[in-house]
Amino acid sequence: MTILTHPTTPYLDQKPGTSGLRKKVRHFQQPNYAENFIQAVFDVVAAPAGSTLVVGGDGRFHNRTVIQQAIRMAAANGYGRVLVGQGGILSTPAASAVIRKYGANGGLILSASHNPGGPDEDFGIKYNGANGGPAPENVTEAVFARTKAIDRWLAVDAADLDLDAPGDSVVGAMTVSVIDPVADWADLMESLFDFALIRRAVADGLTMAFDAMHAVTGPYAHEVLERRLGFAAGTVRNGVPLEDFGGHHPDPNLVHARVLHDLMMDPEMAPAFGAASDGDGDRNLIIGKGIFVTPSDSLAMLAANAHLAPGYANGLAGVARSMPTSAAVDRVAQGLGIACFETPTGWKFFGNLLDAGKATLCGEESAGTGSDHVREKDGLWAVLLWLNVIAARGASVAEIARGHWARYGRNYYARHDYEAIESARADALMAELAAALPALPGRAFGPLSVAAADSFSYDDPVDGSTSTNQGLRVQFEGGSRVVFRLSGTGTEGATLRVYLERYEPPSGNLAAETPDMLADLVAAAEAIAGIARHTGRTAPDVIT
Ligand code: VG1
Ligand code: CO
Repeated sequence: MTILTHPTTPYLDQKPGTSGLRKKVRHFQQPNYAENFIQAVFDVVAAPAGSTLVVGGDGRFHNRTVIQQAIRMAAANGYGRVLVGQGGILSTPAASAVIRKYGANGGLILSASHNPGGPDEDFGIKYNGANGGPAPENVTEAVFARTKAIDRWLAVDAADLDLDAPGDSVVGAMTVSVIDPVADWADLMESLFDFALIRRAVADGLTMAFDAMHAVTGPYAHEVLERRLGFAAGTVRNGVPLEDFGGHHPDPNLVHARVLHDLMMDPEMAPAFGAASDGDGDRNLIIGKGIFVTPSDSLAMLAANAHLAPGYANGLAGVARSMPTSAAVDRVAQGLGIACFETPTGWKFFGNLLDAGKATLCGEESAGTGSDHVREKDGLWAVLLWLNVIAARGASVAEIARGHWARYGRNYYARHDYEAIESARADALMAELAAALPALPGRAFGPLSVAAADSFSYDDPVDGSTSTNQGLRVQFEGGSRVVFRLSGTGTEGATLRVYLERYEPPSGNLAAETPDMLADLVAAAEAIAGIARHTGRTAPDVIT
């Protein structure tokens, strides 16, 4: 075996964001760019010789190229075995499941999630640790520091592997196993949910539409929904992963999953249940016949009903949500008498809570929901839990939602995104707003009066670490609020996210239209932050 040492020089822009390193494909195609980052990960992780590494991605353009290089590099860095999904495919939750099941030391997940793919679009690399979850901040910080000093990367001298042929081969002194990317994850699902019950509901006429958005969940959805649960052929739409996702954004929201949304709002054509997932399979969109369920509400409704699925029959240890996620789940936790944790945005902050057994269910307003079955959010898992609840209760999504609001009240919610703003302008907006926060309490904006305002900082109750500057929040009397954050996943300029939430108690107006209910908050957000003045934008690019 020949180990080649390739001299290199650092790139100074390899700081991982909310979920790994994301850049344009062409940026990743610069000489040594991907190699520098992967070598920095290997240097920091320093896995014991002979360790197992999991490698896979969402199938986007450039996926196979980086996988081949990662395999040669893993062999040169002392790994004993690489598990790689057939065709280079592994959804983010499946990678997490495989890392855990086979006791791997970690994994490289190649994805830019919901960002578009193709030669002119986005690519990404993320490292997950032995628990199957995204590397925590201390690791990503160390990797960033290493990328700034790196001067060589190691690889064995070996040809490309046939990623489409299942089975073992040898690269250097290392074994590479090309594995079925779906089976381990699908078996895990079958251990959590009552597949027989759902199958009976399907036989009795339960119908659904699942939009895989030409992204990674196609093969997973075909296996569990059509093969194992018996939904009709054609239930899974856009089910073949494409390198460019058919030219679309594989982002399961009301803008990019418009076709599914319109189908679900059609009283004649809509099946009982509609869902979609994103590029790498960790997000979910839930739409009942005639009713969209916000991700924050979905988390709350799943927490309230999870005990109906065998995997959660003993109840939940606790729940956790990211700070910008609505407080709907907090009310469920209160009702159940369990803890509710509030973390910064990004799944990496849930890992410690899940590992410590403090939380069973976690979720984010950005369509991420998951549990302690893996250490990532899991789009199809959420779909299956919904199906299990629907089948167990014999109720429609609309009935479940209305019953939930009647008991807990309703958190009207929306997120307004202002995309590709000049970074300097976005930074100025946030700096000015941060400076203005202390003077806000007591001030009125229309009918809203500010109760509290701060910059969110998180003290991890498990490892004691602190993460500051995780979003600016303005809380109003009565449980409404506005949160301002800059995205950490974009590849062009800055994206400002404005999160709007209004609480109506069970005695309040539970059947209104969300934009009407949030109009005062939108006006307050503009008055408080001066979005138009700073950015020149008078309306958001995307409302989810
Ligand atoms: C966004 C979401 C966040 C999510 C992250 C990764 O981050 O807001 O909730 O965890 O994407 O999701 P940001 O920093 O752009 O707001 V995924 O599906 O891209 O792995
Ligand atoms: Co994703």
